[in-house]
Amino acid sequence: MAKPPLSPDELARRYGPHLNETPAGGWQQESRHPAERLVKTHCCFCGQQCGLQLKVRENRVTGFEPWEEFPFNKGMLCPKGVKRYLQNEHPDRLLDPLMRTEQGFRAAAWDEALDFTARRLREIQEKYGKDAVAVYGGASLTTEKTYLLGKFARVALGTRHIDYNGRLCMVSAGTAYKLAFNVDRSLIPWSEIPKAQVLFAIGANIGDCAPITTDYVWRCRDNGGRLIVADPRMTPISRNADLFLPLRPGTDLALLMGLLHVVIRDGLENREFIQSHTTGFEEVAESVRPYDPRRAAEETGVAPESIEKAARWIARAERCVMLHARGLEHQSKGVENVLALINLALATGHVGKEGSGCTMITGQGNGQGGREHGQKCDQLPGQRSLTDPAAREHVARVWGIAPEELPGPGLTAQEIMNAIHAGEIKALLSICFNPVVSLPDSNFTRAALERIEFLGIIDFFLSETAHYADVVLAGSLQEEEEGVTASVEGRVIHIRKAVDPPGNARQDSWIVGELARRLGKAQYFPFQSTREIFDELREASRGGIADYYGITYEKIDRQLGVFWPCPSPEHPGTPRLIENGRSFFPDGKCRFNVTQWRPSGDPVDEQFPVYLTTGRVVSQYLSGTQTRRIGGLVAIYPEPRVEIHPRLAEAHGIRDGDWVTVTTRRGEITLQALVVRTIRPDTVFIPYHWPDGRSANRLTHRTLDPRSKIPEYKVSACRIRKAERPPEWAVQKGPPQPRAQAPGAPAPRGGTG
Ligand SMILES: Nc1nc2c(c(=O)[nH]1)N[C@H]1C(S)=C(S)[C@@H](COP(=O)(O)OP(=O)(O)OC[C@H]3O[C@@H](n4cnc5c(=O)[nH]c(N)nc54)[C@H](O)[C@@H]3O)O[C@H]1N2
Ligand SMILES: Nc1nc2c(c(=O)[nH]1)N[C@H]1C(S)=C(S)[C@@H](COP(=O)(O)OP(=O)(O)OC[C@H]3O[C@@H](n4cnc5c(=O)[nH]c(N)nc54)[C@H](O)[C@@H]3O)O[C@H]1N2
Ligand code: SF4
Ligand SMILES: [Mo]
Repeated sequence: MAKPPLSPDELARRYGPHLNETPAGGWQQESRHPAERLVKTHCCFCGQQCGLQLKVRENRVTGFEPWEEFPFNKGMLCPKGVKRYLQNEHPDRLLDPLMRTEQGFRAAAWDEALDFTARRLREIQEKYGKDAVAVYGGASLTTEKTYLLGKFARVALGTRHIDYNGRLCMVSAGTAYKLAFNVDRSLIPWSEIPKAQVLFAIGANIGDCAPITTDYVWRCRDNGGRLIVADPRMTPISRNADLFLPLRPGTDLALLMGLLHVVIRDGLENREFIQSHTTGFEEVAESVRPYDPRRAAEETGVAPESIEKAARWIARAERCVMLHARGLEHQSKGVENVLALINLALATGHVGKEGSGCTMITGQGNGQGGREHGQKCDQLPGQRSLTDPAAREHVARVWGIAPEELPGPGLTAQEIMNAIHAGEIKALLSICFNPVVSLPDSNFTRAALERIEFLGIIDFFLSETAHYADVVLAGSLQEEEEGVTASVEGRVIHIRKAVDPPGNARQDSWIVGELARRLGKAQYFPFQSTREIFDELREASRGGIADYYGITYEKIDRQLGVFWPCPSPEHPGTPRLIENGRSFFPDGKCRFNVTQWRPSGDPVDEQFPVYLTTGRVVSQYLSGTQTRRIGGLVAIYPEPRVEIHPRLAEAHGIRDGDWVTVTTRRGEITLQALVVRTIRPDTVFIPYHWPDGRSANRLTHRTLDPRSKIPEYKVSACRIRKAERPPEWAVQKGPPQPRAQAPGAPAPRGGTG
C-alpha cells in the first residue's frame, strides 16, 4: 500500500501556516513578562547540557536566566541555549493527537488515537509475528524515558527490534571504548581539560558543536597547553591551534597509525604504563610498522613533518587530553579509528591520571544517558549485554518476567530501515527521531516509509518523518516532564519540570505507559511518576557497568550532578574512570586493539572526484525540526550552503553565492556556494540540518561500520558543477538569502548574549 507523504500545502491548510518551514524571520517571542518562578534545569540541545534557569509564568515558559552556580558552564550559553525557551509556546506545537485521513491529518481524542495505535500494532504482530514491529528511540529523551522505551519494546511488544538515533552518533566511540576499557563513557570530567599540556582534537568542531567546551580549551591554552587539531576544515578552534593537520576525509586511521609509528620508532612509548596496565601492545606495534610518516603523509595529505611533530608533542607531554567527535567516528571504519586513538593514548600512558585521558565529545542532549539503559538493540539497563545470562536474569527479576521472555538482540537503526524497505518490518513506533532527514540516502528512507503498513510518531512538532505517519501522538519537551540526563562528562543531572505540556499534548512517558496498558501489559507499567521509573531504573542498573543505584534526585541537587558509576547511597560518584590505569574488565587491564585499514564505502574516482563531507553549523541542531522554527537562529545561517575552496570553485567557474549542483551516486541537490579558504581543495562540506531539496542526506550512502553500524556520513564521493538556475525550493522561497557567516570566524567564548 503506497502512502505518499502529505504535501506541504495540504499540511499548511490542515495544521496552520508554520508547518515544515520557518516563516520569514522565524518565530520570535521575547520574554517581556516578569517571571513567577525560575526553574533550574538544563539546555535540551547538545550533550554539554548547560545549566540554565527557565522563567515561568502561568504554566508557560517565557524566558531564561543564567544559572551561574552550575559548575560546567557557569552561566555561559551558546546561541541555541539562549533561544531554546521559545519552543514551549511555539505556534507549531502539536496540541492534539493527529490521525491520517484521506485528506490529511485530523485532530483526534487521546482514547481514539491510542486505541487505534495499539490495535494496529497488535494486528500486525498477530499477522506477521512479534518482530514485524520495530521501535525507534532517541537520545534527546530523558534517561527515564529511554529506560521505559526499552522495557516497552521488550515487555509490552515483545519485539527484538528497538534501536535509537544514537546509532547515527555515539556508537563507534561506544564500541571502541568497550573493547578497550569495557565501559562506554568519557574517561574524564571536563575539569581535567585545562590541566593538559597538549590537547589533541580530532574530527571535532568544538567551536560550533560543543561551544562551551571552547572555554575549557582556551583555559588549557592560557595555562600554556598546546593545541593540535586534525580536520579537513579549519574550524573555529583550529585558528588558534599550534599545529593543524588538514587531513583528507576518511584517512584518520592512517594518521593515527602514523603517529603511533613515530612514537614507537623513537622509543617514546610509556613502557611502564604499557606493562602494568595493558595487554596486546606487541601486536599493535607490529601493525603500525608500515605506517612511517611518508606513507601516512601519502594517505592523509598531511605533511610528514607535522606528523612527526604531533607524535613527539603527544608522547613527550606529561599530561595530554585527546578529544574526538563524529569526524573520527562517522566512517565505515569509525570503530577502528577510535581504537587507533585509544592505542595512541595507551602507548603514551595518557590514561587514568590527572590532566590526561582520551574522550569522545557526546553529541545529543542525553547522548550519554540515552546509551546506558536499554534502548539499544543489544543492551539491557546499566550498560549490560542482552546476551549475558546473568544480566538477563537480573533485569528479568526486576521486571517481574522470566528471563526466557526477554527477546534477543535485534537490528540497528539503519538495518531496521533496510528491513522496512525490504517489507520485513511492517510497523514502526518512533519517538524522538527524524529518519527522513537524518538517515543517509534519504531517497531510500522515503521509499521505505511509503510502503510501511503502520507508522506511529511521538513528537511535539510535526517532523518530516511524521508526514508519513498514520498517527502522531503529541508529546512533551524536555522541560515538561521531570527526569535525569547524563552530560558529556558522565555527570548525571536533574531535569526539573517547569510546566505542563500545552493544550492536549501529553508527557512522553504517559503516552508510552498508556500504549503498554492497551497492549494488555499494565501490570508491568504501574508508574505514577517519573521518580518511580527512576527508582526501578536504579535497581535494574544495580551491579552493572553504568550503576545508578546510589543516585537520587536529591543527591544530584546537593552535589550539582553525580558521576556514574555510583553503586551505593554513600558513594560520592566517579568523575574519573580508569583511575590508575584500572579498566572495567575483570582483570583491570586496558586492551590494545589491532586496527586495519579499509577504504571508504563510496570511493572517489574519475566520475566522482571530490570528497563530500557533512556536519553542522552552530545555530542549527540535528534534523532542524526544533531550530529551523526559531527565528533568531534561522537568521544566523538561513539555508545550507556548500563550502568550496577558491581553487576548486575557480576550476568550475563558481563564485561565492552561485548555485552549485552536487551529485553523488545516490542523487543530487543544488545549493549556493560558500567559497572559503578554510577547507581542503579536494573536499566540499554541506551542513545537514535541512530536508528535501536542501538535504545533504540525499547525497550520502548507507555503508555502515561492520561493528558499530554507524553510517559513513563523513566520506562520500561527489562531483560539482555550476547550476544554470536556482533549484525549485529556492524559486518558491524568493530571492537568495544574504551570505551566511563564514566558518573560521572567531569561536564563541560563551556568554549569554
Ligand atoms: N550547533 C550544533 N551543535 C551540535 C549539534 C548540532 O546539530 N548543531 N549536534 C550535536 C550532536 S548530536 C553531535 S553528534 C555533535 C557533533 O559534533 P562534531 O562531530 O564536532 O560535528 P560535525 O560537524 O558532525 O563534524 C565534526 C568535524 O568533523 C570534520 N570532518 C569531516 N570529515 C572528517 C574526517 O574524515 N576526519 C576528521 N578527523 N574530521 C572530519 C568536519 O569538518 C567537522 O568540522 O554536535 C552536537 N552539537
Ligand atoms: N549527513 C549527516 N547526517 C547526519 C549526521 C551528520 O553529521 N551528517 N549526524 C547524525 C547524528 S550525529 C545524529 S545525532 C542524528 C540526529 O538525527 P535525529 O535524531 O533524527 O534528529 P533530531 O532532530 O534530534 O530528531 C529528533 C526528533 O525528535 C523530536 N524530539 C526532540 N526531543 C524530544 C523529546 O524529548 N520528546 C519527543 N517526543 N520528541 C523529541 C524533535 O522534535 C525531532 O523531530 O543525525 C545524524 N545524521
Ligand atoms: S552548548 Fe549550547 S546547545 Fe549545547 S547545551 Fe550548552 S547552550 Fe545548549
Ligand atoms: Mo549526534
